[in-house]
Amino acid sequence: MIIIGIGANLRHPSYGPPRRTCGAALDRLEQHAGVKITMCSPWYQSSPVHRTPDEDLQMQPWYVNAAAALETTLSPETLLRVLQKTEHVFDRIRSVEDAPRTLDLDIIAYNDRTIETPDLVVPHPRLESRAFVVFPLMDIAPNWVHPQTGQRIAVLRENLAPDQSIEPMDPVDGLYGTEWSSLS
Ligand code: PH2
Ligand code: MG
Ligand code: MG
Repeated sequence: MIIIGIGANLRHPSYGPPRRTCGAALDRLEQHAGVKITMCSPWYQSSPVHRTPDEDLQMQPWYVNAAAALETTLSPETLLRVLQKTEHVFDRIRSVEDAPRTLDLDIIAYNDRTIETPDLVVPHPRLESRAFVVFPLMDIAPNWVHPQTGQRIAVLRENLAPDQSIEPMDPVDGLYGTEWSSLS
């Protein structure tokens, strides 16, 4: 399976709240001739996780997160470029690592491929420590197995550190369970 992670924790000036922006971004991605979104998980709200103990980073808003399964004719490298272009279109500003953002699209897994280039590491190197990836991945692919470690997603979920706050959001009836509708 090809899985992407979707996240946002800043309001977009035109698309509005993070989940609505994420819905609009998935809508745009689906318009790409080489991409078909086959599944999207329920949405979660989660406390920001960051790699450096910086007080400013701790003050950022909670994230909304989901995972989606794709079928694509694009190579991992081309898919990465399409995701980065989409982030750019939705005004993602790259500053410091783990800075708040209007949109984040990450390749979590690309079938059983292992990729380690300066631009792209797949499976996502931090996936197993992050509740905001493991929870939605378990929703859409309960039998998923990590291609490098052989661990099942249910085991990854059991092994998560208990210090991450994550809550399911109430679903809404726009595209992909978001506030975004192509008519809006
Ligand atoms: N993304 C990050 C850093 N921290 N925390 C949560 N809860 N959700 C995210 O999507 C997230 C994060 C960098 O991509
Ligand atoms: Mg990310
Ligand atoms: Mg990213």
